[in-house]
Amino acid sequence: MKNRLLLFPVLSLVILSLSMVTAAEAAYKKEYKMSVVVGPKLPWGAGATKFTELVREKTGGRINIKVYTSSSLMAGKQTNEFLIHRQGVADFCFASTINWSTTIKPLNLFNLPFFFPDYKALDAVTQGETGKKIALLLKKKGVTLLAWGENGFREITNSKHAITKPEDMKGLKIRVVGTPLFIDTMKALGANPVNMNWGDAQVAFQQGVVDGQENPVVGVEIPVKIWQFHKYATIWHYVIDPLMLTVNNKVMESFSAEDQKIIQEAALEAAGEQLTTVRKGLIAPDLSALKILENNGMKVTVLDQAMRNSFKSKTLGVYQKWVPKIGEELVKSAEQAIAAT
Ligand code: X2X
Repeated sequence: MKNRLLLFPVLSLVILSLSMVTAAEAAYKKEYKMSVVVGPKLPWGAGATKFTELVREKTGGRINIKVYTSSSLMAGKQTNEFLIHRQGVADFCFASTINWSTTIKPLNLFNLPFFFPDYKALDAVTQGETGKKIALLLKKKGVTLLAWGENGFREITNSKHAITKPEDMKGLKIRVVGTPLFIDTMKALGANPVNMNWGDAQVAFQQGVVDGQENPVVGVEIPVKIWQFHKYATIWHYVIDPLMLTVNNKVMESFSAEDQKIIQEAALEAAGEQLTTVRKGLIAPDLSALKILENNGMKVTVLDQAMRNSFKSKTLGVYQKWVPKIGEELVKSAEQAIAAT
């Protein structure tokens, strides 16, 4: 009798918790979409895959994310990525600040020419107060920044001649992403910039439609075997290209607290690993990545700080034009963080 009396509350509890599970799971999508601009074989694309694997494994398959590479969620137009992310077409992104900077002006901070001298400066900005300000700004626009990864310092390659001084840039037809600041910088240096999506750019290199391009060595230039098209590389660290691993706010809020924690941890692990990968071979004394370029027949020129300064002074007007658009306060906060390194 005693047992039977107990049975009813126990049974109703079981039924109640079962229906709660069903409700929670029903709120989860069968498949979440993650956008990446490049292909799966680049460290950037591989980092996205790693994140989805970690999430799938740690949630026991509750959260299943599919990576859509090569800008496929925005029909190749990489500068539309933030818009489709905010709309919820892409639930997650592993994104370059460059591609979002046309829609979110403060992200042009990372595009300022010759602004970040080294990795220490970048880390001080992303991991410090400035990084927090950027995360807050993104949150207000509808997306949550989970972790910073990296494409790398962007270095120029071309098929015409070695670049050691600003005059060497004169008249070179350089492919850049469709963002106004890059056009301004290339013009200030005397080059002839051409906007092109990444998918089209690779065809353009093959056909020799452009003389050169700028991208990170380990992140992009080695994986795409840039030596097939260009003989000259200049390591000038003119722009840094951090990556942001993000989730749409509403999607994040739809997850249980436990799953939110799993997502946050998986993002830090996958992006952290990806960042380590793309720095390998680029920091003295290990310059093995530059050796790979040389071993494939490229002439590699590494600029010292004095040489960099001559390029920097040529682009001073770009800095002056863009600081107000980025926000004086954000730029100052980054400058203070860099000065303290
Ligand atoms: O288009 C590029 O150059 C790339 C792949 O590096 C970016 O998406 C910024």
